[in-house]
Amino acid sequence: MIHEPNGVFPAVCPLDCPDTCSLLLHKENGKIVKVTGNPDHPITQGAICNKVRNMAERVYHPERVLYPLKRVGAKGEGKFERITWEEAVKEIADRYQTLIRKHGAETILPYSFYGNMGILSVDGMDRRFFNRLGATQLQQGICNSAGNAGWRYTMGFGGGTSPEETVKAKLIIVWGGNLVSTNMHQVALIEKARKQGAQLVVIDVHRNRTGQRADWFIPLYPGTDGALALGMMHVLFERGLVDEAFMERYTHGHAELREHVKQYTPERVAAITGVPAESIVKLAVLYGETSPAYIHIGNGLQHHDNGGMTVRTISCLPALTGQWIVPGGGAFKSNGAYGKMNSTALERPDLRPNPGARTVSMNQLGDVLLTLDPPIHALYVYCSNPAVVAPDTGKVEQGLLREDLFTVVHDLFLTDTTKYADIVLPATSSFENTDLYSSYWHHYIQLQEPVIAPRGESKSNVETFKLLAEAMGFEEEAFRDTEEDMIRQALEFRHNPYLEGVTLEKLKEQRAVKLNMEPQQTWLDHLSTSSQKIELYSATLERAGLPPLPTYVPLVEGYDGERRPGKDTPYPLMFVSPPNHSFLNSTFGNVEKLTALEKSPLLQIHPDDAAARGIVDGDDVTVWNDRGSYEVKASVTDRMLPGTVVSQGLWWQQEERTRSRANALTPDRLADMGGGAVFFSTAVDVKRR
Ligand SMILES: Nc1nc2c(c(=O)[nH]1)N[C@H]1C(S)=C(S)[C@@H](COP(=O)(O)OP(=O)(O)OC[C@H]3O[C@@H](n4cnc5c(=O)[nH]c(N)nc54)[C@H](O)[C@@H]3O)O[C@H]1N2
Ligand SMILES: Nc1nc2c(c(=O)[nH]1)N[C@H]1C(S)=C(S)[C@@H](COP(=O)(O)OP(=O)(O)OC[C@H]3O[C@@H](n4cnc5c(=O)[nH]c(N)nc54)[C@H](O)[C@@H]3O)O[C@H]1N2
Ligand code: SF4
Ligand SMILES: [Mo]
Repeated sequence: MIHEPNGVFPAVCPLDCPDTCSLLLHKENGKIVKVTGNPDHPITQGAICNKVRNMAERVYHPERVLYPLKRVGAKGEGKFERITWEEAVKEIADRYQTLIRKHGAETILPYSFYGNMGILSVDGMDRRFFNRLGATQLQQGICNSAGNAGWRYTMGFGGGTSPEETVKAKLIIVWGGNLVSTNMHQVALIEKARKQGAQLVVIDVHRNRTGQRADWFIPLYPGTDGALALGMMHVLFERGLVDEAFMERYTHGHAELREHVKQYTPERVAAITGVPAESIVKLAVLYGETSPAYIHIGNGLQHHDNGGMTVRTISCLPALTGQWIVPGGGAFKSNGAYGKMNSTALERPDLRPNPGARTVSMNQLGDVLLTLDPPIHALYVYCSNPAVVAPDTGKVEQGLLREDLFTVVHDLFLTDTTKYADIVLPATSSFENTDLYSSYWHHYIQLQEPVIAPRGESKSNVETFKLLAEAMGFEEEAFRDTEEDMIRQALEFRHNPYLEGVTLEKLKEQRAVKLNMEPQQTWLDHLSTSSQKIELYSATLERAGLPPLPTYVPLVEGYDGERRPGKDTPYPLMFVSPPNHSFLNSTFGNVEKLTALEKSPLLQIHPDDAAARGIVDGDDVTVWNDRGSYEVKASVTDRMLPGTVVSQGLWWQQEERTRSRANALTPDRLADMGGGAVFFSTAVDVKRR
């Protein structure tokens, strides 16, 4: 493919998006001129989002980093000179060797996330390198870890309803997700179900694009969803809308739960959530009486102090009504576990000389760099842009400015993070690589083979870590494996029966190969919780010092309906900063066609909150708290309840339109479970500028 100047070639969308679309790259004279959807993929069916239709703009962007760079100005200034790969690799290896001699290998910290979802790029050769090095380990809790942990306390296994099944549902509840922007093919399936009579209910803190389509949109105060789900349980038990036979056979602790939820009366829950008591009853009855009923749990509601418990609580609902055994019913949080690959073979933890090496949270990068003892002296960032995406970016920036910190950033662009780098390495785009992709939503594994040659001197993560391993003198075979060797190793995994039959040969032939979903038919009988049942009562949680039964726990920072704004918190408004439609986290924040669509960062503010501050639509306003400030334009709207303000999108600071970042305001506390990030548990105030 790489040597053919013209033609249409298969590809995979590499972005951190549940859809993992199958793509077609149209080449003319050796260049990709168009990106379209591949109609052969059974789920994504040839439709792709506007972002990735513009992917060629990103691949051929004039500002792509094409050569290794070395810092010449001060940290933060962003001044670099070109160097060779030999110089860059030698400098990194020399610095690492000196630091290891002086301080030990744990003074080196890798920082990465899923800027490219290719498993070889982010869970492959990179892990081998940092394991062999003995670096400090990174807990990657920035995205979905609180919710996933909460789900597993209830269900054991990290999978739920299959997308194909959801078209059968008659009631679909989208809870804390903006699927129109973040999971467009699930929306297509929902629309199919609606044509057959299904109702769509959206529960969110603001009427986002998905809420605007709903048959019923239910706004609530941030972080109060657990209380709403408990109020629904109260009504379901009280009115006998539960499936006793299902609970008896498949659940643990239903008698305790029945007693426990008596305290969550609709009136009390209304006071906490801001949802009227009649609506709570109506929602519970609708859920209890409609079958199949499907709940799609988004990522939004788990970016909170209580995010784990919230998802745990909601995931108990289908167990009360027995919806798990109704085709088209049940729930989804993540389907990542179905496609789990052989991570031991890929990451080679056995290469680590110090298996007990310390672990730090990626959500606390600022603190880690500023206060960890013994300190981090070297940071290696790839597939992530922490200066924009990590909580409390003011602190992150201070850490990155440390003169004695040696920072390497491997990226396609001079992101805000690279401004603090000592060495910048140029990364290939995923269309220049071989890699393997699974989806955390649908059940297809896909193969990417290079369609174009690496641009400039850019290199893939796999190649870069191989070079670094060689320079460090690592002699293990693992560092000589090819991409194809690694794919075979990843797929050979007898502990995951769903992966049976997925091979490199089949992938080369078919591109997208479906997991073997047969084991799913009996999964409820083999749950991996300690009782092997759905745990409405969890002794494991109790041992972890958390409430064993689903329980509403108020946010640390902020308020719910019971703690009125201003009384208990110094800042009266809750600030929610979810993704926007045209970026993918901070990716595309430098692609003009897409930034033009988003115009500039906005703050959606309720008319009551605006009037109280003398703010009118279009005003320049400052959002602030003790951590920092964010300068945005006000958009006065009643999409939220009073007391909540919303600003979508992770903008680059160096973009002309923005002088500040949403994450300057967000706290670096960890959620109740999974070490999750709590971006949306942020209290602020707003003033005119
Ligand atoms: N276009 C686009 N698509 C993306 C991304 C992107 O940046 N842009 N990012 C990708 C990634 S990494 C992820 S993790 C997913 C995330 O996508 P989703 O799962 O859709 O989650 P979010 O967009 O983070 O948040 C969804 C909604 O949660 C709401 N929310 C916040 N707090 C609460 C609460 O307490 N209760 C309730 N009920 N709702 C709340 C927000 O208002 C928002 O509308 O999307 C992926 N897809
Ligand atoms: N306020 C607020 N903050 C948030 C969120 C929110 O909703 N609100 N969402 C959070 C969530 S859910 C997530 S997942 C995180 C995401 O945060 P990140 O994972 O940091 O995602 P991106 O901002 O897309 O940055 C990915 C970077 O990887 C680079 N990259 C892409 N491919 C490759 C490659 O093959 N090799 C290398 N070396 N680099 C590559 C891209 O150019 C880009 O700069 O952000 C979190 N931050
Ligand atoms: S970002 Fe999501 S919807 Fe868009 S092409 Fe990629 S996988 Fe598909
Ligand atoms: Mo994410």
